[in-house]
Parts: sequence; structure tokens; C-alpha cells
Amino acid sequence: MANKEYNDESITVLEGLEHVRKRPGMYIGSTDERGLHHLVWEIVDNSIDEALAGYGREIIVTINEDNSITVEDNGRGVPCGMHQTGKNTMEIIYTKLNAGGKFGGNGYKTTGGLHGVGASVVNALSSYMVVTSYRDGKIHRMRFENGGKDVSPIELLGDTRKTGTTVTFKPDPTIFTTTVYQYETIKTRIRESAFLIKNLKMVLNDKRSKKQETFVYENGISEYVAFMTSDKKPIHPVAYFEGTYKVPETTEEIEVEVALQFIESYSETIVSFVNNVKTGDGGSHETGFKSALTKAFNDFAHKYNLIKAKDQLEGTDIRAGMTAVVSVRIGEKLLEFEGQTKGKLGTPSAKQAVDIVLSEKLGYYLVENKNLAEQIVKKAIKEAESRAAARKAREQARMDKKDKGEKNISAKLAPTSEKNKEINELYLVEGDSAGGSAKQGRDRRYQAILPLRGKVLNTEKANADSALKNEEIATMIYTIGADYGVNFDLKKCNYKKIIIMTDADDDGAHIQVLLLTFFFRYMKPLIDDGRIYIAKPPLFKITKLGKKEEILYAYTNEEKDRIVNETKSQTRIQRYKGLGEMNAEQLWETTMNPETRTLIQVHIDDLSEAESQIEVLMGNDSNRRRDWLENHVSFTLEEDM
Ligand code: 28F
Repeated sequence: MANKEYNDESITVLEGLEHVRKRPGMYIGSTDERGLHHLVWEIVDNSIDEALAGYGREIIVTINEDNSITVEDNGRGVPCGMHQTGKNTMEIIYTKLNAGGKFGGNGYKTTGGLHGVGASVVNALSSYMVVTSYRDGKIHRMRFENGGKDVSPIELLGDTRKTGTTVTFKPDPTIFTTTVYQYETIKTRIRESAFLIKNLKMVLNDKRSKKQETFVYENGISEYVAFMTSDKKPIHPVAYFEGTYKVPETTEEIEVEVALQFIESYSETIVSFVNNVKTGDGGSHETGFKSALTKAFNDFAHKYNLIKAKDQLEGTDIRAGMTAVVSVRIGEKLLEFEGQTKGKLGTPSAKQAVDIVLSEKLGYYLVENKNLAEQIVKKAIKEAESRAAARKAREQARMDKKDKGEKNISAKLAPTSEKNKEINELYLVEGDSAGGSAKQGRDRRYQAILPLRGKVLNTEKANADSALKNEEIATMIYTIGADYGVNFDLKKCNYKKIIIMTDADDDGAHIQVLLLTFFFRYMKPLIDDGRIYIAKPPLFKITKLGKKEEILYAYTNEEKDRIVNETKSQTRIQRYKGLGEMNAEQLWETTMNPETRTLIQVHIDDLSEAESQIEVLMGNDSNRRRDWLENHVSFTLEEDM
């Protein structure tokens, strides 16, 4: 940039962007794949804010061949007139921190961007950024390079009849550990935004794969719920409620939207948002939702004598088998969060807002849909009874255990000899023969073995009671020792690692999925805490022939080929079809010894998406199951020791 003088103003700007480049984690959380995608959310949120303000109903996100991103909207166009500082507004917005007016009151009533740090941070972390504004019949463009330092003067490109803003940026590879964008990640977030804002058309183009998808939902979050229950069996059409709540003693209003649907199975799913940003840890709006739901169903049950006047239905029993989306919009003056992550809404009046809006409308809905309401109440009563029965069964089991010693936790479990929760491991092994070898080969000080008989119960269709009745599930719950469902308590878990060890065939994959489903449904904190693993047995045993035979193991086809190609002597290759073909020594050496084994740690990446797909896993279509596993459960190789 030719002889640009640095006055104190531009130095302040530089310091701002320079600080972002030095401490990116402070602004976008991390510089890994998550931080990389955060840049997209920042820019898209600005387009969404413009659409929410009533300007523009279409946003196009393009992943370019070089993994740069282009976002286009048809809003009013970023202002590019003269700013009182003597620079044009566009330059200020993209080079000064928080200049996007989000913090200085900018006519945007509620903004998702409030979570954001503004487009200037994206600029600071990009090797280049180009901003084009279509407004007042003219097209203006600015180009920034090198983290927003080098700024080309604003250019007038010509005339136009359209209005809007286009931003292209390329994340700086010297800052991010990865600069490859994930289509699925961007798709999930874009689809979510389209669900949350009725009739907002979101288009995603991937120039690398020539893939393009459009998301627009005229029924907003009702279609979101329908999407999440698409593979389940709904018992009624999605119910939708909306309203505005005037916050007492203020001029503020809170907009409330709720969509909910009951399904045949017993899982509860609530996904909530504030200003179109997901609140993964819930908060006051969800609290208001739950209290309104419990109140409305109890009023109905008492009104129609479905329960005695003195009895009360528990919220958890009513919500067993319910999927709901709660979306509130709150002005920035009232917006507050609990904790640092902004994942949990704090605003107290949001509880009243949802409670009051929903109580009134849901009350009418239940009376207008009496049969459905009765069906849900009856199901809640059954759920309460089965929970009581399960509690009695557990109590009885505990009594039995006391009377009959350890016997009843199942003769199958081979427990550890030392009780150390910090290192103990529980192997869930497919089949008795492999179970036997595992018991023999293990290190009994800290490795417990629980053989699983054939197909573990398909826990998706069963409710808590029948799942608990299943021997394998009951033993697993008891052995892990941390209870399950809403009563699950990670601190009570007896194992640091719970390792699923199955054959490397379809049955094995099916059991893996059934167990993952069980843990996902009834012990999700185990997955969140990274305690669930899948053991990786060898696929091949390679015997090097010659005067002294040598045995090697290969875990993939490539590894087998490499070993065979590298060895000079003759080799005999055995393809393992199941764990049972290994003796105890081999099973220990290849799959259980922390020094030599390979464990795969399980993470579930996207809750709401997983919700809608987890039924897929119960089907017999192993290809769909494998796709789901590949797309949604990320397996990272866990380097032991
Ligand atoms: C691809 C990303 O960033 N779109 C945007 C606007 C529109 C206005 C605006 C943005 C007002 C003063 C703060 C136009 N006319 N898409 C986008 N569209 N910012 S960002 O104004 C900036 C605020 O500073 C806009 C009248 N009012 C606002």
C-alpha cells in the first residue's frame, strides 16, 4: 500500500485487528475446525440480522474451490458513505472491532450477531476479504488483505438496480489449523437458520463438489420439529404456538414461538434458541416451557378426572416421547446468559414469557384435541407407573444383591480386582466365546468384562421399564453404577473407559450402534465426557514363514499389503472373521493391551440431527447405518498412554 500515513486513528484500528490475530481464541473460541466455521457464522449472522430487520429474504453461501467463502444477501447493502472520521463507513465496519454497530445500538432490534464479534474479526483472521455493496443504484467494493491491514481504496464498479451485500473471505492458513470447510457442518447450521426464520431462503453451494441445496420453510419451527421426528412415529400433527410478552416495567417485548410433537417412543428432545442462536444448555426459556407444559397437562388431567385431585403428573413423564423447539427473541437490553459459554439463557423474564404464552394457548389446544390430550396423559401415567415399577425392581434387585451377595448382577460380569474409577475399564464383548478369551487375557486389576448375548435390546423402541428388564441392559446399568436417564450421575460411574468390543462385521456394527443408541439415550454424559470407546481388533494375522515363524497383525487392508510387500519371506495370511478366532493371548496383545491396542473414542457431533436420524440406526439397512455413523459420530483414534 503506497505511502499510507499511520495516524493515531489507523494505529488504533491496527492494534485492534493485530490483537485479534495474536489472540484469535479470545474472539472465536479456537483456531481449529470449529473456529474456522465460526467465521462463516459471523458473516451469515449479519445477513440474517438484515433479513430479520425486514430487508432481504434470501442468503446464498458458497464454498469456493479454494475454500474461501462467499456470502450474499439482498438487504439494503452495507453503507459506504463518508463517516465522521473521514473514512467511509464500509472501511470502519470491516476494520474496527465491534464497529458493526451491534453494540452501539444500530436499529437492529434483536441480533444473533450480538454473540458475534463482528465482521472485522473475520477480516483480521483472513488472508483476504472483499466486500461489495449494492445500494443507491451503485456498486461499491473494497478489498482487504493480510488480516485487514492492507486496504484498497473503495471502488465504484458501476450502476445497479439491486440492493444487498456480498462478502468473500479466505481464512488465513497461518492462523487456522485447518482451512478445509465441511459441507455437512455448514449445511446443518444453514438449515437450522432457515427453520428458525419463516420463509427465509438459504442457499448453500459447494463449488468443490458441485453440490447445491436450498432451504426455505414457510412453517418455520413446525417444520423443524417434523424434520426431527421424520423417522419416528408421530401420534398427531405438529402443534405450534406463538405470542408476544410485554415485560412489566419496561418497554421491552419478548417474542415466543413453540412447536411440539408427541411420538410413540419415549425419548424427550428439546432444542431451544434465543435470537436464532442455539442455547445448547437450555436456560430460563426452557424452564418456562417445561412449567407451562406440566401445568397445562395436569389441569387437563384433573379437569377430566384422569388423575385424582391430589395426584400430579411429573414433567418428565409427560415429556417422555415429546420433541419440541422453543425459540425466543429478546432485545439486547434484557439479554443475559448464565456462565461464559452463552449456551444457557439467563434472562429471568424469558421464563415468564414462555410460561404465560404457552400455558394459555396449550390449555385451549388440549381441550380442542381432547382425545390426543387423553392419550398423552394416559401414556404419562403409564410411564410414571413403569418408572415406579423399575424403581421397585431396582430396590428389589438391591435387596436380592444384599441377600444373595454379588450373584445377581449377573454371573456374566468378570469384575476388576481393584476399585479405581480413574483407571478401570469395562469391556462390553460380543458373544460368550470372545467374552471367555477376554476374561482370560485381560488385566484383571483394572479391566472388567461383560459378555453381551447376541443383539442387545433395541432400546429405541422400548421404554425405560422394558429396557431395564433386559438382563444385558440391567447388568450394564448396575455395573456402570451411575443409574440412567434423568437420574444419571457421571460422578458415580465406576469406569474411566467403557469399550465396545465386537466383531468387525455387520452384526458387530449393529451391536455397536445399539449400544451407542443406549448410551446416547440413557447415559449421554458418558459420551460427552469421552468415556465411550470402540475397540479395533485386527483384520489380519500375518505369519512370516521361515526357520523362525514371526506373527504380525494388520488392522486395515493397506497395513496388510504394506507388511506383505515389505517382508522378503513367504507369508501366510488369515483374515479374522470374528474375535472368537483369537485366543486369550492374541486378544490381549492385539486389542486389549493399552501399549499395543487401538481404541476409537466416540463423539456425537450434532444432537438435533442425531435425534432425527437415530431411528435410522435401528433399521436393518446397514448402509444407512454406516452413513449415519460416518456423518454424525466422529471417531478419533485415541492415542493410549
Ligand atoms: C454477506 C454479509 O453483512 N449484510 C449487511 C447491512 C445493512 C446495513 C448495515 C449491514 C448501521 C451503521 C452499523 C444499511 N442501510 N451481509 C451483511 N447488511 N450493515 S451488514 O448497517 C451497518 C449498521 O453501522 C444498513 C441502513 N441501515 C443499515
